[in-house]
Amino acid sequence: MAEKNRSIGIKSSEITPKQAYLSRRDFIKAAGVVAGSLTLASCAPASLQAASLPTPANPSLASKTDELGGQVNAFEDITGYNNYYEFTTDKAGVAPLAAKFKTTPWDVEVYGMVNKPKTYALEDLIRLFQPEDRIYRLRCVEAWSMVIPWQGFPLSKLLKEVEPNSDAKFVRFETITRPEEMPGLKNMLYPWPYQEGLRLDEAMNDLTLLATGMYGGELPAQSGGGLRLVVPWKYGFKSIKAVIKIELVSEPPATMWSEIAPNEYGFYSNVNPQVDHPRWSQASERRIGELNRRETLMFNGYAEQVAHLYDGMDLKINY
Ligand SMILES: Nc1nc2c(c(=O)[nH]1)N[C@H]1C(S)=C(S)[C@@H](COP(=O)(O)O)O[C@H]1N2
Ligand SMILES: [Mo]
Repeated sequence: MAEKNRSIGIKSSEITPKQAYLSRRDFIKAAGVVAGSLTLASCAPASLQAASLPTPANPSLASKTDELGGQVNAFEDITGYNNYYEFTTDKAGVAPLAAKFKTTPWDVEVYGMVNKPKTYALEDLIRLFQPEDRIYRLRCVEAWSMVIPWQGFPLSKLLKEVEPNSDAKFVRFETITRPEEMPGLKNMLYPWPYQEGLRLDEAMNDLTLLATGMYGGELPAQSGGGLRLVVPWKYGFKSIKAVIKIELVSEPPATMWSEIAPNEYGFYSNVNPQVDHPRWSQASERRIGELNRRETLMFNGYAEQVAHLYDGMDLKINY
């Protein structure tokens, strides 16, 4: 499909910064420049560069790959190119706006159809569940992807703690709203708060992670700190950031994107190269930092772990 057709539906205000951003990254890669800072050397004093370039807690993770051989993305890509509409719809604009967002202390309330509802402090979750390293692909519905080294624990561990009762069939997640710190909340086009949902068996799958850290350090605000859901076989918007509420419910919960455009964003939103978005193809994707497009894989390459969850379902209907 022609480039212009793939871009249909993305607001022009989003296209310009994205393309500018990508072309800069491509230039760095294509020129074979090892350190990105070299290209900045002529335009800023060293002290300013050091302050403005984010650094990962564990830079050696940059040399790792996911289980399919995909290179972990640069920390500056992961923390500089974000979808986080509570701040702004400008992907490069999220990081500066999120810089002052406080991610500690952080509490999450787990409640609803459970025997033991409880509000947990993030540090208690970390102590209880001992986050592990997980390198996951993130495939955005806009057809770009990244490889991200998370630290986190399976959501199933937390759900087992609160003991869902027999009426619990779905899980609803809700993002914090802090209007004074999140200027995007003024945009009334979106039905805040950001909400997402999973079926209980999807939530219990071992791949489903609650991320508490990234690149060996704390979870940056723009990446969804204090606590962020990561569901790697679904489009990126299911991986809800800054989670403060987790509710066990009996019916499929409303989700922000399916409220806005139910014909475009279904409850499942599994990555599926055979089911196109009504306005663009989902057959291929642009890996941030790479020049050539990649074929998109069924369930984002996690079919072995999750395809059984959808046995007998028509994924064209349950998109
Ligand atoms: N609360 C909240 N969560 C969110 C979003 C958002 O706007 N608000 N954007 C989603 C989308 S569309 C994507 S692709 C991923 C992007 O995650 P990243 O910025 O860490 O790459 O976050 C998802 N989670
Ligand atoms: Mo996305």
